[in-house]
Amino acid sequence: MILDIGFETMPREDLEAIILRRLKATIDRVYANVPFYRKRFEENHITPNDIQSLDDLKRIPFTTKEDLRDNYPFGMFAVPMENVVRIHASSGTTGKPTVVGYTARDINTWAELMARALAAGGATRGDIIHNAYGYGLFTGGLGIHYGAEKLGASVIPVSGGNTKRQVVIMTDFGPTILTATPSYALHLSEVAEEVGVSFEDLKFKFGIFGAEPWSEKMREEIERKLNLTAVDIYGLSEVMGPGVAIECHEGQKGLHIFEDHFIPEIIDPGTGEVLPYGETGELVFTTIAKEAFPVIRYRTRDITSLNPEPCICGRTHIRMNRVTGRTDDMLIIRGVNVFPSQIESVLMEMDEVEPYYQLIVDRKDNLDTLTVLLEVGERLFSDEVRHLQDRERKISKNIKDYLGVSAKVKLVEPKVIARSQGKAVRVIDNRKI
Ligand code: DLL
Repeated sequence: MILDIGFETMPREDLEAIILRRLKATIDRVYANVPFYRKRFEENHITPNDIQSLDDLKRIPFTTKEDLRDNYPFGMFAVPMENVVRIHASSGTTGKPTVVGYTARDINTWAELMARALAAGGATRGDIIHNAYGYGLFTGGLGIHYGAEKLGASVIPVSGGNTKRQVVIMTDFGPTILTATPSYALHLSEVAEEVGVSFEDLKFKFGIFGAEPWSEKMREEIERKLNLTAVDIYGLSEVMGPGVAIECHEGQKGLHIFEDHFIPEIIDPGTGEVLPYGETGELVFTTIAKEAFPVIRYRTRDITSLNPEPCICGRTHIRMNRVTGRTDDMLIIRGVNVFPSQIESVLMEMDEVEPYYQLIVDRKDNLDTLTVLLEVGERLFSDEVRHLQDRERKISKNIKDYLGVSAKVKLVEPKVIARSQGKAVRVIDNRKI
């Protein structure tokens, strides 16, 4: 369902006029209210007046996570603290969290966008939403929550964890939409199976999964095991939270970016050059309707590409393809650049593997080592050890052939790899410690 026909199906020309108007207003506000941006503009001899077309955006320098860190915690806010009604933060792997703020109007805008996103993902007023994203500083839980209420659906604020209780709630309350990280959704299905509950008997129609990278193969697995249609939702705290982009359930092919609020660009992460549609690079966002925490050309470090083709759902907003990894996830193993997602696609090509894996990187005698732990079905384990070893060698050879890196593959029994209640931990890099 399209909740906001006006914006979502608007002819590009009209949409772009609105985007430009909002962009200019945002530039004026950050220039006036955020010393960081004013300084950046001045250093580059730009004034807000220089931004007269969408193309002029390219003249403004990028904003990075380091810039946010340098202005920790509230230095990038564009309104006085008394106008900030909510604070969220995302925990990085190192150092201090990234802190973001919202005015009352921002909270309302976010709820509206999330309502539009949930509708695109298949939800309607009549639905019961089982919201297993974590509530707290993480934007997932509360972001989905307010959107669900705005849509008029019934939301169960179950949050992450206490998985057995979640299964009881899913059985008794009859939720029709599941919102969770894809890895936690799979974990829910495992626990349900353990306690003898079948998703066939539950009422779920759609699942809205995101907050971490997942693959098409994982989508198939989730749809089969949870007996629902799975769509991908994307967002990040710095830009708003969940609801920056979502797949429509009709297409399930790329995520529509809410362009009436966010301008996307794809850049070459090395040179910063803006890349044409279809090319893969780092996603950059400019927010054009936020009050407390606007960001200009923020480098997300997420790797994807943009697709301007019209979609069967009728939305005119551009689509981003699945995020395949992050520029900072890139592992350099004995000089070879590898992304966890590339290894995942090699692993998932094999039969009888479960979508649980972990990459362990270490350094022995000054040499990097990569060990891949991969869960396989019970049946393989009852097989002869020889078969298991053959399998391990074959996967190892495939990784070497496709990615040029040597890896020791270790097949492990189901449920050996720790399950997370939020974002899955795919890489353990012991070299940094
Ligand atoms: O993860 C917001 C969110 C909550 C999105 C719930 C979707 C659902 P952060 O904690 O700030 O915000 O993490 C943002 O997570 O830059 C991506 O690297 C990753 N990410 C988010 N959604 C996806 C997705 C939330 N659908 C970071 N696919 C982003 C791949 C995703 N990666």
